[in-house]
Amino acid sequence: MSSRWRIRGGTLDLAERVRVMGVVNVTPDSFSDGGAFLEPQAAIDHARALIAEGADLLDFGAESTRPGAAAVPPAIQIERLIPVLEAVAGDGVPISVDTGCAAVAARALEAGAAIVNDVTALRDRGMAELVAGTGAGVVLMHLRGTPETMQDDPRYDDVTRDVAAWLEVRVRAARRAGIASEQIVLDPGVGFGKTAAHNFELIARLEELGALGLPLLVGLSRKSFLGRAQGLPAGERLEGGLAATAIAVFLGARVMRTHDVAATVRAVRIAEEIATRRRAAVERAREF
Ligand code: HH2
Repeated sequence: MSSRWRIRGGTLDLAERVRVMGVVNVTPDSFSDGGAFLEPQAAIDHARALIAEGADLLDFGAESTRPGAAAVPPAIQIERLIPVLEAVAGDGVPISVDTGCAAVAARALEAGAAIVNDVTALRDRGMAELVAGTGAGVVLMHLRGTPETMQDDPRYDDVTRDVAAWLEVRVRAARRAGIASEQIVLDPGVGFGKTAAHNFELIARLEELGALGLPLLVGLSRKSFLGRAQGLPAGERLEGGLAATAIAVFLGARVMRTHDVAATVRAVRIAEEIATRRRAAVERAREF
């Protein structure tokens, strides 16, 4: 498996340790923290607090992708993002921009971003060319439909196999557009066009997505499937999220996207210790 993630201006060795990506939503309406970091200074302060908590990467978004969310015009996304990215670009952690819009990604890369986190997996025609031309890292995420429609009765024959097959097609399209495999990280898209049962199933079978041969990023922090059974609001889903995080890391996730960086770093380090020993034990057993 390719474990070096080539991003703009460098590489991240994902074999060395699991990376924690902190989320900064510069939005009025994100599902768990909408409005908290819309002011540039609040977003900058939050970004720096996440770095102090141990974030290896930061992911900035200016458009909510929660179920039912409407698209935000590129000019508004740019206006929200650029002052924040410019301020944080020199702070020593790679910056990712969470957008499906090539015009927004282009401005963010100019302002210092190194990664495009595209929840539409290169749906915007200009995006593949931009990533190929700039050498940015890219996250290709599985999304069924659009955020506006994705939760309208999602169905799959077999969610894990369907997501794997879909991601494989998107990787082929990326490669055809001139994006190197080393630039790509894949994401099953927990919560994007999936029922709670689909989300649990995808995490339980994450190893099958590892067979695609590219590193995996998982974003599950505070999502509704973590609270549904117990009726917990977004602010009370941390423990469930950490349990799912530990299992995702055990089953091969190399980047965890989260709002709760300090707690996630702690959980990831323990899950990683156990996963490393598990892999070594499996290797030893194979040698006999
Ligand atoms: N989840 C969200 C947004 N972007 N990107 C990737 N690659 N994977 C994810 O799972 C993912 C993502 C949703 O979380 P958040 O950004 O907090 O919410 P909102 O979209 O409402 O801003």
